[in-house]
Amino acid sequence: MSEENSPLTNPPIPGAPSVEAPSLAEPVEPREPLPPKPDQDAPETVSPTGTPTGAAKTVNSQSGRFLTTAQGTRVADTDHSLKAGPRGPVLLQDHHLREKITHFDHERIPERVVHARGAGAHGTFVANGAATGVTKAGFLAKDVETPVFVRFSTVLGSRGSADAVRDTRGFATKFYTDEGTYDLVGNNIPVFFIQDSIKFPDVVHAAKPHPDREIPQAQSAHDTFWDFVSLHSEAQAHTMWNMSDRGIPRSYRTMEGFGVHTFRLQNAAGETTLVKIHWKPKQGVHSLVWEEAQIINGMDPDFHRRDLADSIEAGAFPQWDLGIQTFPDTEDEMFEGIDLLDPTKFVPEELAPVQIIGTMTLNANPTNYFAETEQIAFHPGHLVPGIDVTNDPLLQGRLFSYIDTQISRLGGPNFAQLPINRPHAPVNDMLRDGMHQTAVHGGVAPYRPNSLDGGCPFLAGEDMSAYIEVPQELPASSKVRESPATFEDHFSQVRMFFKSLTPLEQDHVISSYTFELGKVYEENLKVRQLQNLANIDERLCAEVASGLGLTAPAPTVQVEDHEPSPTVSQIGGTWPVEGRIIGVIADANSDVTAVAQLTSSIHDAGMVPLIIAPTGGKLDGGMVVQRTYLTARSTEFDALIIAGAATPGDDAANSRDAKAGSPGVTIDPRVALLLSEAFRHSKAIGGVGDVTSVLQASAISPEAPGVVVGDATPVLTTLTELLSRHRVWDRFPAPAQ
Ligand code: HDE
Repeated sequence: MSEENSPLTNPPIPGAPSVEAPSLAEPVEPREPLPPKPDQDAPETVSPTGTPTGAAKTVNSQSGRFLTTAQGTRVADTDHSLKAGPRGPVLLQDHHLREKITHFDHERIPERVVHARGAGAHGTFVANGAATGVTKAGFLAKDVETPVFVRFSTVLGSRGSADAVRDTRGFATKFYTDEGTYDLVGNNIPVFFIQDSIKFPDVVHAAKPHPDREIPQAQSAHDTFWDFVSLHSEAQAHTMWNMSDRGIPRSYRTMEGFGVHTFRLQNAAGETTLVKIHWKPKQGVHSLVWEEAQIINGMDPDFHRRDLADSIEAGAFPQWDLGIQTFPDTEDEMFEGIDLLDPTKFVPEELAPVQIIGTMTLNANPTNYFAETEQIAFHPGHLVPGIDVTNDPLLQGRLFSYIDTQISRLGGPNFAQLPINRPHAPVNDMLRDGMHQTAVHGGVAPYRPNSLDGGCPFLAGEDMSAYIEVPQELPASSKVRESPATFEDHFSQVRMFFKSLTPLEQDHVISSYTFELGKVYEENLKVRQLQNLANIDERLCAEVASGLGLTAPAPTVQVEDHEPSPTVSQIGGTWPVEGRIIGVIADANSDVTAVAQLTSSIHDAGMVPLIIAPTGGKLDGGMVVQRTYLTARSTEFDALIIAGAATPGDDAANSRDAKAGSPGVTIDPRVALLLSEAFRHSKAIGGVGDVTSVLQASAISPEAPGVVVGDATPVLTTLTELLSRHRVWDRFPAPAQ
């Protein structure tokens, strides 16, 4: 085949200017493969005495220049199978073909039964020492730096589902400490659906797609979910958080994280403190709006995954402060009337402030999704000295579940040897053999006591960082299958949560319930859930009932009123704008000097400008177009600036459709859509120069809140100020109540 006709070579475009293009041909000079990252090394192979065995570390990345079989034999042809003649049958003896296809056939492992879809990143955690009074955990001592890997996830969807669904998000962190690995396996919502782990299969079966058609994917808006929820008043708390803006985070970077359960810390003097653990994002706590989320799931199902990876790659490293709420370790394990063992309750920050004990920075993307993000195995029982569990019955069940699920998901009991799971502390565990054993253990006596391996390994004492469970008195009791009476109030905190939100956030909650229940087919489920809502808040119930066209029932229980907790609201504060994305709409008629000034000022403010133009290529003045009218959608941008006349493009399709907006004004309909969506989603909109016709054609009043027109510098200043509040919430204020 001549080079001209080769499928690897693009045919020349008639009339196109000749440019120096990078070669599209396949390189012919072999190069060394990229070296593995340090964290991709296999575990050390150590003898039971802790001495390296001298066995080579398994090479689990690529080495050498040439393609080989799995046995290291160089391969000359990987494009043609061995056949009896060019038109003959394929020969069974072709080992390379069979090995290649067999390996491929087994490339997938079972996805996680929950939290299947996730995205991860490496980072570091630096403690500020504030926790040393309450815990002896070495990694929480002042200035200690610990490597971490975080995996964020949705709960319900399959591995290939969309990111911006309404769901809880997992927030799991592995701290590779010198005293062993500590996993903080939390969520972005501080309460859980159920109070006892024995109900976990029930809630998950109900929330997952229906077993007959396996729909809907990654959604709670369906009958089985609402069947379960409406039958479980204990599930109302978590469900309300899901129906709030917390269920649709703007980004993994703008989520809080919660340990959910109460944990028990122990300090060097042996004193114990009960704690709840929090991650506070330095980027602020922000959410999407529902229509935006739904559009994103079609336009960019990888929205959150992309956002995390892009920001890390751009050097805008996301950061979270780690904080604890502390409670005296009293016999009743209660605080201000809240049972600390009840995972459906949270403790308002107004009652117990969050004290910051360190900061995490995510600064490196995974090198290989499967090896790291998919194979990481968390376990709430991976604890270090100074941190212990409590008798929360949900946590107790989790302590069993995670190792069990890893055995089937990761194909055996040796998953701790996978590079991403490998502790950074020395391992000398007497665990032997099993599927996928990659360590070459020396010695003859993996048992204790022994005399043949010199008595090794030895047991450590408390003074040598041994993990010793906090001894706890157990109340005299008989074996029962029941919950304490203090677990019985299922409504008062849910009401308090609802009442603590701003009117606008309450509006979002009302719309979410109305949307979700509106997708339910069985009317009796809606009626039953309305009864739960009536017990939470009468207005909430009345508005949802009216949206569903049903009658609001009267409350059936007397619910106590608590002081509101304004800290649960996400609206009101101002936040850093770093990493926010501003779309700059420009075209051939734009004032390129103003566009250049704008983009450089946006960069200087730590934000990301993306130029949107009718076609790809460059604007006059050499500025690169990053998005075209075809590839841009409002959901990608936190704000938009119109810096061009935005006239229709030249192609026939554009001209045919270019009739948006008011009579007499034509702009490209995709620009009108871009602007009107951004406007509807309460995003700030700027205009540089005369943009009256563009705004008019997009049905946007220049007087509307959050629309700012003028010279580049003042427009950007106002836009930045608006962005620090996340959205222009006063554009569509909630109706007065
Ligand atoms: Fe999990 N959970 N869970 N969970 N969970 C899993 O473990 C389970 C619960 C959480 O990114 C599974 O490795 C039970 C609460 C996160 O890999 C499984 C119960 C919280 C992740 C499991 C709970 C969580 C999981 C599935 C009720 C917040 C993803 C795959 C008793 C505090 C971790 C896996 C990752 C994953 C069991 C409830 C957080 C099946 C039985 C409460 C973030 O073992």
